[in-house]
Amino acid sequence: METADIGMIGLAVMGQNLVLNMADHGYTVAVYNRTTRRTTEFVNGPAAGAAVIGTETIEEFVGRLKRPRQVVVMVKAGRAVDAVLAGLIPLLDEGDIVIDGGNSHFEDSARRVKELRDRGLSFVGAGISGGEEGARNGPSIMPGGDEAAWPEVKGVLQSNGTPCCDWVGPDGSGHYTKMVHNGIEYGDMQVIAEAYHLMRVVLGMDCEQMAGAFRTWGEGLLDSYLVNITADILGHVDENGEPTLERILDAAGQKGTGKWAVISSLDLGYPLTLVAEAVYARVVSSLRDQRFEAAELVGSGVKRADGLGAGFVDDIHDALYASKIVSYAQGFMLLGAAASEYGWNLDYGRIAQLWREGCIIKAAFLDDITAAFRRRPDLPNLILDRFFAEALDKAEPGWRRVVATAVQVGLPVPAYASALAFYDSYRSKRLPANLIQAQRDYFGAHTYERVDRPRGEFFHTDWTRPGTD
Ligand code: 2AM
Repeated sequence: METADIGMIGLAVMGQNLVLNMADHGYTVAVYNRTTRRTTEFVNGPAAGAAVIGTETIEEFVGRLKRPRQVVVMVKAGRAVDAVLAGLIPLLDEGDIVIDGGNSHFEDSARRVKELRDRGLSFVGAGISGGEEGARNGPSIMPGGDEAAWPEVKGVLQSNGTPCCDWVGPDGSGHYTKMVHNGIEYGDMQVIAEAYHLMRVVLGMDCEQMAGAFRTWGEGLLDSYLVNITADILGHVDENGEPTLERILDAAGQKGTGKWAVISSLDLGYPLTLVAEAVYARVVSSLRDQRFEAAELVGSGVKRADGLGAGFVDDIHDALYASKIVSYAQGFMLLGAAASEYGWNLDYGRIAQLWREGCIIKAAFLDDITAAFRRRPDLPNLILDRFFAEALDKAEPGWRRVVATAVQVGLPVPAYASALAFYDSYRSKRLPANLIQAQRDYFGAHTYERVDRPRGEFFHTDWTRPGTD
């Protein structure tokens, strides 16, 4: 009866596509889903003729797996994963491996690694990106957790033939990396949305013209999945020949991994400002009724700017590119902060390669990031790499013109503006934080360090009495 190489629990879209992908690569896959109807429909539908074995109970499922068993769990993150594990773990034997391919929080994955290890089992928390298409044809997979399991699961996880799956590190580091990936994805989408908004409103371009601009950009420095699908979206027309995009309500949704990345950045004390702006931009967009009320009350002030020539499209390109560099610089800074906080030894160049293909943020640009970390593996920030420093320097004039113009005409560019603020802060030898320290010392006697004394010496002033220290 033990006939399947691997098992899949959870047959929503991602689970189904991963099963078909594994079956394509010569693996026999046993499948189980809480609701049996979904299993039956899958086995008789998309999986008909493939090496896929449907099972109706978790016992039957486990009984079908070759030992040591490998079980992939693709269910809703959170309590569903714990519910599945509670039913599964008692049926497993020492040496069996559970891979959670869902969007679990990294702290949950770290906990599960320990829980399974205590029972002689291995747990791998594997972030998987690429959506439906990626899952079917080769996703980006970021596995972390119990490293002893890696040689066992490497074959099937890397079987899509691309190098976009490699071991990330211990604990929840795989899911942490996926979370940062998702945050960066929010940022990439926002910087593209701002370009679209500027072209449409400030330059008055139509969808066809914008599609052309994005198409051209997709052949250059900005060559990426998201820029290319944006060109497709802008070029799409409905049955009346009207642009489909113009009919879509401008209120964005989210599922929460972008938010998790920002929360972690606050916990670790590292700036993830562009991603934070991207998350908040979605939130503000969703307050549509309030936006309408405010527009009625105080007016909606966006003006079309005259006198901006074709050069402004190039400026927008530069603003997008520079902001994207800042966003990735911040994302990798956060990975570095997490690595020191949790004791992970991460290979940042390799992480950039995991995102090179298969996933939503795939882009040619990631090779430049890998090259930067190959030049200096402990690079604290991409901005300190000569290639990116020069790229930012080159993009800076256009980037500033875009932010300044947007501010003048009243068009929000939160991602471009916050990226620029970060860039300007990060390379400042002097920031106004001396005043912050003085205020803290004034009202709370929090003390301060001095520019003319060694670090680590703390001073307090009685601010109400001049001439005292
Ligand atoms: P379902 O088809 O029975 O709803 C995405 O929601 C996937 O997660 C589906 O396969 C769904 O199973 C599964 N899922 C959600 N909550 C679950 C739970 N508590 N236990 C098991 N599977 C669950």
